[in-house]
Amino acid sequence: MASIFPSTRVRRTPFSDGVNAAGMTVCSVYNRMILPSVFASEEEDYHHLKRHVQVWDVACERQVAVQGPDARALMDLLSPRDLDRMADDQCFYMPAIDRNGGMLNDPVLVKLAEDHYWISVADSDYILYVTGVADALGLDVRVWEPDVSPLGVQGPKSDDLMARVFGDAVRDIRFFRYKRLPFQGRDLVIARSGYSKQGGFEIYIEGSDIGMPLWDALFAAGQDLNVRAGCPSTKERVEGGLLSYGNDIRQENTPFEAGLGKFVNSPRDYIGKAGLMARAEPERQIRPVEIHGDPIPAIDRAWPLMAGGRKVGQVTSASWSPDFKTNVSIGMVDRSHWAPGTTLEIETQDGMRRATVRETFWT
Ligand code: THG
Repeated sequence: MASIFPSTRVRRTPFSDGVNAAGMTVCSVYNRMILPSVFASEEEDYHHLKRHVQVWDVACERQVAVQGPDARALMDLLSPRDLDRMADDQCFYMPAIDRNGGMLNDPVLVKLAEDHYWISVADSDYILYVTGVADALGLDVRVWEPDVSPLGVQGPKSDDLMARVFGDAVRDIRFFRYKRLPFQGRDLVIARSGYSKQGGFEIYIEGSDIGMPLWDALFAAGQDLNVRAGCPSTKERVEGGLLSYGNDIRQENTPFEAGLGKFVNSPRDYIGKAGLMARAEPERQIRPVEIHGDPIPAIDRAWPLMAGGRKVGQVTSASWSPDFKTNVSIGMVDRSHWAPGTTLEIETQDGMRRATVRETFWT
């Protein structure tokens, strides 16, 4: 495949110098920003993530900042998740929906203050929707993209590495909570979260200028912990069932289809509530799907799931799992065929395979 044509439209990140020095091999574009891959081999990288600690340039998880007297009112209109249950130091995985209950994004919401939030968005232009709602209603709120870039620190040795740079206070941060801790005179939001199931943190770098100093500090502190530059691992995140917007879910899907029904609990009249409730009994839903046989090719299009010559779903993320020694995948499967144990045919670009719907992901 060709490489990315240099342009200012596809944005660099505050960590691009570090990533390039570490040897970026391939990359994707996410929120009009480079999402670099830094592995020598996907399989080797996967084992390293599960044993050691990695630093990830996930600056492309851009923030939509919402601040002002009406910030909470705006968030209440946007969130199917009950924000009364959100502590002042908490992050919420939040299905973002349109008027029909269709998913526009699946961000992590960070509550900085009652009147100040970051919506840490997946790959869609959710800022336009948030701005539209605020403007249409004339709310007293500012909506913008701040100079804030998440840096992931993921893997079982994350606590040890982070404690060396930020002190032992990081060890007390609970899952999806954050603390503000100083680095070079700047307070940074550090949350225990991240796009892997191996444990770890996300540091929200506020001010691109300290991106590389922090990058360098983490690598200097972690030599003997075998720290490495890394990136989200498809193998690991599919095993763990972490969804990817644009791949596994899109605007045609509801949070119920996405398996995110437990995050639909706001008592308020948020935008799309009626449309969403009318679709509360999904006709299809996200399922773990095992694909039998040898390692599959890289998935570059949705793979139809077939039963008796009829399409009953599709797989949108899939990879060989070295630990489970099978092909793991995320499918959207029709109700008629979503029961665990159901055997299906799957149409990869390299031919047909046998597949089985599973009860749980591979964790
Ligand atoms: N971190 C931050 N922003 C992000 C992502 C992230 N924005 C884009 C993208 N990732 C959003 N998608 C997800 C998907 C899954 C999770 C987080 C963001 C996730 N889910 C956990 C799970 O499903 O097990 C926990 C959910 C919960 O209990 O609240 O972590 O990774 N900053």
